[in-house]
Amino acid sequence: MDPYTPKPEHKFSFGLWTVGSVGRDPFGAPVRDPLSPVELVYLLAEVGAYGVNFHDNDLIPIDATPAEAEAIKREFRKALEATGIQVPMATTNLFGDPIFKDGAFTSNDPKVRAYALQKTMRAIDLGVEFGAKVYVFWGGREGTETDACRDPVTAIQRMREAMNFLCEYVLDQGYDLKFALEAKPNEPRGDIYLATTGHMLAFIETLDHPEMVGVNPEVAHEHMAGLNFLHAVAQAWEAGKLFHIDLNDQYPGRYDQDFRFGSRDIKATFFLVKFLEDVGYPGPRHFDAHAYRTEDYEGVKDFARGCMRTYLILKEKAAQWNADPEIQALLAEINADDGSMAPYMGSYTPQKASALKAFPFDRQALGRRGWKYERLDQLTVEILLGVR
Ligand code: GCO
Ligand code: MN
Ligand code: MN
Repeated sequence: MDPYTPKPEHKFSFGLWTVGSVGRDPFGAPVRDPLSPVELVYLLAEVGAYGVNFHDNDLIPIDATPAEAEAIKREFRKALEATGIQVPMATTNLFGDPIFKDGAFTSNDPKVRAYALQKTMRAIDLGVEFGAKVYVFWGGREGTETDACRDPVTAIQRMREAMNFLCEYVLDQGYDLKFALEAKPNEPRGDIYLATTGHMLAFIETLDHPEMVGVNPEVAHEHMAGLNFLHAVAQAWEAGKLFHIDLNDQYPGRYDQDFRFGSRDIKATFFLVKFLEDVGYPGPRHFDAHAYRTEDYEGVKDFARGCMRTYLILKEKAAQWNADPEIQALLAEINADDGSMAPYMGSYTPQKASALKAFPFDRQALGRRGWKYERLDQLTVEILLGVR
């Protein structure tokens, strides 16, 4: 059996909007005929995914009648049961309809803000109905082209009010559901509020129920800002806030590319997979990416299979890296600790402080040390290139 075959325990998920993307872009019309949610569930089952996620309107069109909605849900549930595909996460489309052109939770019109809450409560009910345990908030329209329109402090306060309201709603319903906030610096707005995962982590601590709210970092969104994605993920993990993750790839300084996982920066992707595996991240590995616009649906399957296969190959490379004797010897040397500094560091005491202030360091000798990171990185590259 191919060792890179995806299995349910790998928890690979895709949004209906990812494999269902028809390849529309700001300059070009759709290049693929739309598939129904049921067809997309079967496509995901065929390529070996474990889960499917959706925005409310990926499943149920915004103008569907209650009877139409019920029929769609029945068919979708049948497809899930027939394939064993799970729904680990759900979300709301708060960006597509013209009503949201000035934002949803941050709009200057209270009626728009109230509608956004109504739409989200209904979408939460829908997600929970299909078993979602994580609810993602991506505020694609929560931003500006000109700061003349609103005081950014007002925007943050409105976001907080919405999140607090929706947390109370979830508690009131008795739902087993956590929120994951997804940052993006720009696109489709000129600038989006709470632009990075770091902004989100700080914002969460100001909420009434911070324990219910974590983050959904996305590779592309931190790379668009020129940031190190692994560092954002690590900070979220260390804070107990990595509730979900959006995997894809992206060149910095470009439009939001949402490329196949690992298709651009293999080394960054490797260290990301290694991190998720080393710490035992238990959540879904969600690919929020799109096939190239050049592809038909066979190409979409190639894309989806490629995301999962690259993850599993890099997972194997991470195990190889961890077991490599030369790498381990280098790490041991780099991290050597003779214990001589322990009396001066750690939890503060006045005694440690005065002893440390008096300690005679050989600064020149310490500064002459070579850290061997060139060798360590080359070994990493050789593992990735398959010659080690
Ligand atoms: C994007 C975003 C979206 C969100 C999705 C779920 O850049 O378009 O990443 O794909 O992740 O809307 O909230
Ligand atoms: Mn994205
Ligand atoms: Mn995303």
